Amino acid sequence: MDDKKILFSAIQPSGILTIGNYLGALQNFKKLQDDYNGIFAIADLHTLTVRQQPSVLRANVYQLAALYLACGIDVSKSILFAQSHVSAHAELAWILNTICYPGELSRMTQFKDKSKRHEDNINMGLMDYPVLMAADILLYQTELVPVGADQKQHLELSRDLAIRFNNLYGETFKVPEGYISKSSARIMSLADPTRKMSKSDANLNAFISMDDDKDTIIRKFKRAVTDSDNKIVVSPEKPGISNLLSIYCAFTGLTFEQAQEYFEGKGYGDFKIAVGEVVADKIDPIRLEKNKFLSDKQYLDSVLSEGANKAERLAYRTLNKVYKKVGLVLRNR
Ligand code: ATP
Ligand code: LTN
Repeated sequence: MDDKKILFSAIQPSGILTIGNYLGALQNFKKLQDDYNGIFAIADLHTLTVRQQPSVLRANVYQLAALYLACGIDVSKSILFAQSHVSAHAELAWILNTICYPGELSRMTQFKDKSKRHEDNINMGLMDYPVLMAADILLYQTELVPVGADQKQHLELSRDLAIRFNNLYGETFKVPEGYISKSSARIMSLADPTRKMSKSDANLNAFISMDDDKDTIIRKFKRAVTDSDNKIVVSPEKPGISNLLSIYCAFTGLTFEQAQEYFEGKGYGDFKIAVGEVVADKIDPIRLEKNKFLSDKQYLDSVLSEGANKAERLAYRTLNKVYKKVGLVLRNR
């Protein structure tokens, strides 16, 4: 690692990713990895906060590793690893738990949201989720964290915990900044444009998965909920059309003004097909590339193992510092 700043981000292997994850997270990772020392994790421990089928989770870990690579994460520049392979994450989370208060966690939007959706399994991990995320970030002396807008509150807690620890025990952690790209920070559901597009939505028509083929993508866009007039403009009264325009602009690089001008006088039908086409053109090659990586599990295992070795060295540097500061006796190796 050279002296560039550290960038850290992670994604949960909780299902096949959507174009929301791609635009809000993955796409930015590739762009940023030249200017930063990128560290990218598969947040498998986080995923356990919602009930998983073990065989499906295991498959999803490989799916996500392959997708990271297919989206252009270059392991000669960046570190790619699974969170559970570096036990320092769970260890630092324990220490941070001792300076975090239940009130800070119970008021988190995602906790409240997921508690409603998983009423039968409101577990301690679900509430503690942001503390583990803070540990992920702070272990690497991270300066930049690219995420979608939904993670802003969690990131704020990571900053608070870093500052609190530094005040209590002396300068230990860098205080991270978020990187939330405006145009694609929050892609909304195709079935209900007032809700975030989410890979765990029970309605398969609500999201475009990175595994969908062209026909499926166009069919889902054709069904996307819009309003009754026929104007293709961005407006708070037109959340459905605004969302489709955001997606179109994010995939083409056009501004809203340019896209609105382009679609002036056209109907919703043509517009929806055009959105579907630009999305399919972009994600089709990624899906094919991902499938190539997936067919070589041995290669994926070796990438993750090398990544964990590199991550572990950095992580234990910080963890040892933390253990010393709080008064633990370091093991003599
Ligand atoms: P789940 O449905 O399992 O809660 P999710 O689809 O919300 O998951 P995460 O794994 O929590 O996805 O998020 C991975 C990354 O993708 C995060 O940086 C998150 O902010 C971003 N992200 C998720 N959904 C969207 C979205 N609809 N628009 C933009 N970014 C998103
Ligand atoms: N909570 C994030 C995933 C995540 C993460 C992180 C993101 C876990 N650890 C550290 C950035 C930095 C999510 O669900 N989107």
